[in-house]
Amino acid sequence: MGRSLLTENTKLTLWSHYIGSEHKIKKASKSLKNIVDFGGDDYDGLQQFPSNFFRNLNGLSSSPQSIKTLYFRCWRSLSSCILQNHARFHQAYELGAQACQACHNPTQKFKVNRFWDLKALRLSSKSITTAPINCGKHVLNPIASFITEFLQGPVTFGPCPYLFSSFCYSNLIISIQTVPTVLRLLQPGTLVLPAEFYCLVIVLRFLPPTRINAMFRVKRISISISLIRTDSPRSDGWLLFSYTERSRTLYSRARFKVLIFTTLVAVRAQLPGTWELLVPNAGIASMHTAVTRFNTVVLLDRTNIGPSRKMLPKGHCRIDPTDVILKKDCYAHSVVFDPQTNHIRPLMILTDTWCSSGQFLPDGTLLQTGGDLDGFKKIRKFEPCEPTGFCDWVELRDVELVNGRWYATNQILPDGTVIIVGGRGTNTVEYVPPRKNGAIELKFLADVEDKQMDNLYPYVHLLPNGHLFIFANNKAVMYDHEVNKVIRDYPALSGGPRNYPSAGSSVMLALEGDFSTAVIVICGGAQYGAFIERSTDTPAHGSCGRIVATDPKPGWEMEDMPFGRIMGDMVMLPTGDSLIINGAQAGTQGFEMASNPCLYPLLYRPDQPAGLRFMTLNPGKVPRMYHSTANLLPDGRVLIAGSNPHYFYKFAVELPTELRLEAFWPEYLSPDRANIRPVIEGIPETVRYGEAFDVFVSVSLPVVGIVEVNFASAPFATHSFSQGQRLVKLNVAPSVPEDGRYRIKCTAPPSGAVAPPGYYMVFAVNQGVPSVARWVRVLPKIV
Ligand SMILES: [Cu+2]
Repeated sequence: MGRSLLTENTKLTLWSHYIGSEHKIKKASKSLKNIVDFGGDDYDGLQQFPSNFFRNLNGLSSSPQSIKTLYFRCWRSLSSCILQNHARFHQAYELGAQACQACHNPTQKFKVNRFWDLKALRLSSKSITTAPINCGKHVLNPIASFITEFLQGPVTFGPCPYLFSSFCYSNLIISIQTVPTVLRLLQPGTLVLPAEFYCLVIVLRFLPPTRINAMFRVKRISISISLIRTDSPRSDGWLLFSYTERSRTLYSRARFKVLIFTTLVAVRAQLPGTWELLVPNAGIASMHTAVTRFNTVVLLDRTNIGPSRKMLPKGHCRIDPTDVILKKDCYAHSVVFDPQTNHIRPLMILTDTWCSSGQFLPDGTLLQTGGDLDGFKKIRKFEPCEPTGFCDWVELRDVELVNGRWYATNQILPDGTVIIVGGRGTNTVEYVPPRKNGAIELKFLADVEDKQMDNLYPYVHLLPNGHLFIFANNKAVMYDHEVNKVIRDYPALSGGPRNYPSAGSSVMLALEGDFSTAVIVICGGAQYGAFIERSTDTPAHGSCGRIVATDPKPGWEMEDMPFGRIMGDMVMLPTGDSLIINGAQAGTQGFEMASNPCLYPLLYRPDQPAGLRFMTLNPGKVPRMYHSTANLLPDGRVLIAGSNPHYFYKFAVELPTELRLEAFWPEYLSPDRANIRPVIEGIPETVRYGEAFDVFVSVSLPVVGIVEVNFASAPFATHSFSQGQRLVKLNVAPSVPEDGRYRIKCTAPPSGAVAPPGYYMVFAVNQGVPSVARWVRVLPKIV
């Protein structure tokens, strides 16, 4: 073994997205004499990381032997550095390549030009030691035998120019090959692939053991082989083969051919729905999005992300000595967007809202809670105003959350108070306004916590019986929040975890009739293990589970979507159909954790028989990956915002930070339906529970029968779940013509359990075509 890099003088630099592991390692490192310079798994941005990394590297010995034993956890940073021709790194890289050649054991068919000899660090509470990976027989032979077997011929390893800007990933050893041989996979004449545009990438991945906070231990190795386009900013890496110490999977040649064919030659059919680019630059990538009763939209990112693309108004800066990026931060991290004018106004948020939660209060104020760091226990409010107003965030100083909440879910209750459920390492519930018993343990959340922490951002639905349906991981309970009691355990949903970091999405279908029935649908998600293994190419689930939560003997009815999808958003449309949009077809949630964007929205039509419920819609062009949102707008469009799969803002990459706002126009807005689109001419501004009231609508073409009047809440959309989303279809009488318009007699929702107090977008819906909504306030019950 070469001389260790670890000296007493080496400075420790730790980078980790995962607070838990960071703390643990920091703690462990205090007792160490030998401290290692260390790059984190997520900090791969060009903006902050390299300078620190360089600084620390420069503190190390410059002898070739030392450099070759350096363990680069953050491969992407390294590769960025190489691309920038940083002399020192270039040198290190070459040395690494040479070092590898020395231990490489070729069968004469192979010539390795670029190969890293990486040594994995093993970290324990007492010592750091290096655990060399033998890059001779152990690593290369499986690849060699596989490739010769699979490609039916010898191959040559060589550099892949695109590799370093696209496919590099933490925790990898990568070897590469230009691919004339790959073309043999295709039947002559089937498809012409210019060899110079393709590159075979062989990835060796050190699979961490099961605990995230011990992910720096090396136990297993997986090998995957992908074909990468080298001429495109998107690296569609098609997995050909994967190998681990325990399992071996071989995709058939036929399947590979189909993959290439469908990807390259896919013909875009005229599918329902259209897309509209609203603004090219919203200034921030929206992680959390909510529509206010003034028809404006609050977009919110996290604060410690460095420069956004929107400055705060002159003279406004956030001073935060603890912010590691900008101690004086004059950039906006929240904005308010007006979909009528597409105008954007910066808002001032002070504490960190990263992976926080929110909910509208009965008076229309947006309550926003928790986050990371200084935002962990914060309660914030945004009292919305006219689009021309200057309303802004207010951070409460006199009250804070009992428990810090990161990745929690908020739900407004029948009495207008808000319950906050769970969070990372916080298996409790609490309320805003605070209740005297503070935070209350909810054992269910602890019970479903797994090694990936798949109990985060639980799916919480307020059932019309007043209890909560809480789904986390793959299980659900009916929870009586008034007495803190689980009153029903639902059967487990098959197919693995569905919440963060494995998130699919979930909706409660429209409440209607006598409001005694509630149906919950959960669609998509990551395969278990993808998060632990940081596997960007593990295919996502395509299954949906549907359960009648109010049924005495409930069971999951399973359906398959046309696409696997992770990080989709389910949006309840005014019609009662659900739009499934955004997300990816492989990987998991987290930074740099997913691939293969799913550009095709789906319409889930709950009233159709099973098997006919999914309709594939017109695909978008903008990948919307981690930290993207979808919200119903009052005019029936769906606002699509965000996507930032990177730790910082990063634009010149395959799946960039996305500042564009788009609207998806469901088919009901197509021009050929304009003459059946109702217009609400008259509606009360407020209604009380169970109250009878009239709505007046006009429609170009004659109306027969029922025009629905549907109340849609304005949810807080974040991390693939819209907190507080619900659609309530009122009981209405058939519309009656009256003075050139129609009178619809309605009965307001019967209770706060059906429709918690607050402002709703009320849509008249004629033959599946919704009006522009009017905001109606459902008044709290008078006590
Ligand atoms: Cu997040």
